[in-house]
Amino acid sequence: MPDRFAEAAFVLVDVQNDFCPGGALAVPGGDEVVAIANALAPRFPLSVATQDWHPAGHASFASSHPGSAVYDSADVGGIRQVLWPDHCVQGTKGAELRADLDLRPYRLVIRKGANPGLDSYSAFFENDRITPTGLRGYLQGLGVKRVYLAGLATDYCVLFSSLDAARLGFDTWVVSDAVRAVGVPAGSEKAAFQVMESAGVRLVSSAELLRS
Ligand code: VGL
Ligand code: ZN
Repeated sequence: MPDRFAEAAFVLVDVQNDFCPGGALAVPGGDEVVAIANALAPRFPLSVATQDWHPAGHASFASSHPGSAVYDSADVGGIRQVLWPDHCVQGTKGAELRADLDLRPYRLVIRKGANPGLDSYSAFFENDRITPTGLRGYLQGLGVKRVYLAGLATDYCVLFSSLDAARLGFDTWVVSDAVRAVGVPAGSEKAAFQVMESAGVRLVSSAELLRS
């Protein structure tokens, strides 16, 4: 097996208080990815993290759509999507990366979702799939050819990040035990793994990665 870490980057998605148990949009077991990320990130020549970073009143919040409930779907910037509880509001405790996440290996933190009228699931593009976050240029500028994704949530931000990474031509892997799903709507986790697979995204366990 050639060196998995050569020309590779570790991309950790949205490991923030609001996506962990007790948070505003808690992902079951979300906190369990922290220890795995802490073990993996220092093994890579480059690690980056993303941070969901919404202004108050963001268009993805159910509270911004009178008459709508959390987990309803609605039109946000012309895109059909799920409406969320208020989460990851800029400057709040909920928006902070988890305190037990060892940030030392990370050279870049990309904040996304700051446009009040447009959501941004992917680490690479906002939900219009056109507006870039800058991560592509950063990674390609540093010669990255392969990305390993982990974090939250499998069925939203990890999914969209992995699809974009593959579409952009990165050799794209998801660390199977270092992701957790929102699970809304029912079946979304399984569906996410199927969509990843059909897009050429591959899975690897952290144990296998750490062995290489
Ligand atoms: C996410 C829903 C809303 C995620 C972010 O990080 O997967 N999900 N905002
Ligand atoms: Zn969000």
